[in-house]
Amino acid sequence: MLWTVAFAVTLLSSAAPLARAEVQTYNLTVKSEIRSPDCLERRTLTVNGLFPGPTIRIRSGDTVLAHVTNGMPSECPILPGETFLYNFTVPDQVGTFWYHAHLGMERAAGAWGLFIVDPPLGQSEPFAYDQELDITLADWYHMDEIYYGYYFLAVNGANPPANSFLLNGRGQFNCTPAIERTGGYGDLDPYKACNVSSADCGPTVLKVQPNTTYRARILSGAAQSYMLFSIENHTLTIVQADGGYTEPRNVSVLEIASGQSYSVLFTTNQAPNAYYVSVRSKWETPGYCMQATGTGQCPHLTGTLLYSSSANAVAQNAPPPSSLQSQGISFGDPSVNASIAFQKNITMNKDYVTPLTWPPTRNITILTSLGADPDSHPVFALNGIEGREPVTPLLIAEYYNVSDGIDNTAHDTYRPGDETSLLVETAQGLPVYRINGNESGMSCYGTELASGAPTESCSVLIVFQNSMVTTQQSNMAINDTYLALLPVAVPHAWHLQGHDFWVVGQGRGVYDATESPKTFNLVNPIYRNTVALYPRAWAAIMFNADNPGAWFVHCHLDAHMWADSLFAAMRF
Ligand SMILES: [Cu+2]
Repeated sequence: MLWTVAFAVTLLSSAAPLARAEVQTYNLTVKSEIRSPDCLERRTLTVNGLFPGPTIRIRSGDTVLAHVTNGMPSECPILPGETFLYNFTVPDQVGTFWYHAHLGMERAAGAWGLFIVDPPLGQSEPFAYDQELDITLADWYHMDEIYYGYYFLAVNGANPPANSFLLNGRGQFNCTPAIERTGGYGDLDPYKACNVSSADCGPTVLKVQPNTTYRARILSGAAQSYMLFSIENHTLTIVQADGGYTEPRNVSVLEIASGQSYSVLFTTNQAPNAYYVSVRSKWETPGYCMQATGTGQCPHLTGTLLYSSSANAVAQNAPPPSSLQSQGISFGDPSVNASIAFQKNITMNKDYVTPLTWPPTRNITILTSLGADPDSHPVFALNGIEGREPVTPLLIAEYYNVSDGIDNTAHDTYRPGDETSLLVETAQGLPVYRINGNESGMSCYGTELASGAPTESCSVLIVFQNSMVTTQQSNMAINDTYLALLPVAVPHAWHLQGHDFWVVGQGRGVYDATESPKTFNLVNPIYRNTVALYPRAWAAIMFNADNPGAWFVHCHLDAHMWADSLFAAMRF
């Protein structure tokens, strides 16, 4: 089950190509190879021999023919040695996205790459720059991703700590034999060769020209970590979030959740020298990091931004400046509120604002919680329904009306303002929301079922409420007192397939269906595809249900997705 490949692209797609669009053909072969991305050998999933995989770059309107070949000893969906053709058109999106394996924990081992969509010929972007730098961030685990999953199940829903961080697939773990022994996982750590001379690993150096404005496209493929990125003495100006152009925002440290991307501008206007590039996780527990690094230090990548005219170079393993040290694991108000403020400061560029429909026609509140499967292993649950991957793909189960399809029995939910009857589940227990169901009274599309074409789209509000409540506790009243009793919750990164969405609000504590919407930004909210959800906090998104199909809404953290933190929004 785990050795399988199913690719997803974080894009909207349509069957209708635009005029003057081109067809772009890519051949991608996924293999399992021994590499040393941080100097310690381990099995790595490469695409065309590369980790991360080759960048796919098209123009908006193009059609992509991606022939993906499974070069691993694998099972379905793509059989070993077989090729699957992904054929889709990108109708109107522009931005920095990614393609990635979507099965099991595969993404933690590789099998992903950048997917860049440029504007159509003749269209420009709302900012200027001289050069482009493409940057991917990742956390890296010496534990094989299969064992990573077992670890997650065995340690009550806890992720194993990251061993190191990678920039463009490259990092530097201090894998001297002594460190290797204390930092390893014993039998769970199958490859231990310390290969410091490998060309795969070593200091990360970004070479730049002086007095030049760079557009850095920064994407996080992290399996778990909520990343912070900064360049010493250089202000980063955010101009794009996923596919949404933003009002320019200056930051010294970029916060980026798994699956998100940003374009930032920076100008090399400092003295010609070498400057720290810092990649770290915002929240780490030093004691927890001991297991991963063999020292009290949490993993931290310190790369170098090197001016071409500089004679200096910063040694990558030099201790980072104190301003770049880990903040420890503080999910207290100052730390979380700072992140919420960071997100709320990102608004849509005024020339690209698209109007949303308020009030929404559908209201959904999702309480993310932790439950247990029949073997008492921890799994994520949504509104008390513990997730299970469907045995039969949902659309096939629907079409043939097979027994493991969707049970239309409505469930109670636990929050005021919900439309209880939207929530149903599959026979195996996958929570499913029918946004435009075909049961009576549930269609948003009016005559859609008769004509086959939507005549009206639904405006949907989803509020994610973060808590680690267990299913057994979930019939308790949800209030601040209750949240304060919970074990430490973790950040999430929620993604909706097939749609971009407006991030209309985020807040600390418990969402209030009456008061919280008064804080919403309904004027110029950012329009993107992944939203960070912080501990003991909520996030509200809105989208137009105008792309009929079965779409996963899932957390982008690998272990959370693998442990079934997902549901599907169905509409036909
Ligand atoms: Cu999550």
